Amino acid sequence: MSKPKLWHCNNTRSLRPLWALEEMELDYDLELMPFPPRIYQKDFLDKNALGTVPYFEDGTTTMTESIGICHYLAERYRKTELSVAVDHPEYGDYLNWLYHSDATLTFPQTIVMRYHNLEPEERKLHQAIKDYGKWYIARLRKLDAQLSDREFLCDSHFTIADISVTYALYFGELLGLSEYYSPQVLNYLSSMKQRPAFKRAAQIGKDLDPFKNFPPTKFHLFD
Ligand SMILES: N[C@@H](CCC(=O)N[C@@H](CS)C(=O)NCC(=O)O)C(=O)O
Repeated sequence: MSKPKLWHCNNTRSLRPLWALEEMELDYDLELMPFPPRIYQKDFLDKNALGTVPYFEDGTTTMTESIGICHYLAERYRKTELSVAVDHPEYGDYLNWLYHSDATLTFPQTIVMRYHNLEPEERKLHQAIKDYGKWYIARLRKLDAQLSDREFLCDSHFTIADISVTYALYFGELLGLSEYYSPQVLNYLSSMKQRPAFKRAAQIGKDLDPFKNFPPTKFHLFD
């Protein structure tokens, strides 16, 4: 039987499924690429026409969504209990955090990254950086409340909801936005980053870290 295979770029959203694979101690194959592969590894477009990471294959299954892949791994392999049971009272909450982490949290971050880090000087949009940076920080309000009395997001144990949301917080930290995090969000991020599986996953492909080209930023979001 073939192993699941993940295409990954260091510190991008493919860290989510890589971290899940490491938590589950699954046997997997990995293809490491420079970022963005659409420019530096053009043959990747034959696999994934979007050019985005993650890309994932398992037998005849192919996937391109980081949280979808985590969900698939948790349900398909069940090596460790990384999900919440359908009949558990917090099942809806668990699904909500999974979707929330990309649809609500990383969406504004992507705009900050584009107009702050990726575009050339003459195309940088300072108003967009400020507005979407503030929007992201305001959207952490729900997480602040959830973490006021919890170590993990759902069902009192570590799940892929923690992986999904932690990646959004980690991405914000890489961008330089974590100075605006509340103490409970900072504590949560720090404790998730201490997990051995996170440390192993974050280290893989470190020499290709796309963020090493971006100088540390001091944002002035609030006047
Ligand atoms: N919703 C997708 C987004 C995938 C995505 O946009 N990945 C980024 C890296 S975090 C990417 O590959 N960007 C490169 C590009 O757009 O060329 C997911 O969560 O996997």
